[in-house]
Amino acid sequence: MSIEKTLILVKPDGVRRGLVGEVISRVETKGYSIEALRLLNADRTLLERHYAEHIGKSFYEPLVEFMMSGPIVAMVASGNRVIEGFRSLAGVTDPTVAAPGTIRGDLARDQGTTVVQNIVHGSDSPESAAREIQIFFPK
Ligand code: D4T
Repeated sequence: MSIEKTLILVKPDGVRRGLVGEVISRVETKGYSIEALRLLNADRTLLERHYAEHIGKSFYEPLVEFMMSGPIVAMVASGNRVIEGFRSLAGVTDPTVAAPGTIRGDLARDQGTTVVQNIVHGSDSPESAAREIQIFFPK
């Protein structure tokens, strides 16, 4: 067994709505450990690195504007299979169809905006986690 780490973001919609504690609680209640935590205002340069795979897509610019619209909380969580486990806790990208019981299914809905506002981000692979943790928590 290898203990993994993942990057979790509480996006501006989650911070604005006072859901930071709720997200942390779900991560901790599941049994994962919080290894690092910071509140920050992400700038364009940082977001270009984080969302590099989406540059050029129709939702990229609205996504960056949304992510700069208020503070975000970045954290590193650890535990066996935490990458898959947090994606499961978060639910699918579209909050309208995210399963009840998940963060997005319980706490988010379609706001009629170009960009999906879905409370949280979680790394999707060990490679993404290593890359994203380095962006938000440079040594
Ligand atoms: P993140 O990366 O925020 O955890 O979300 P997902 O892993 O679930 O989704 P993603 O990387 O495919 O998308 C990143 C971010 O862009 C928004 N988005 C995505 C959007 O507004 N419209 C779209 O069609 C897609 C695919 C939502 C999350």
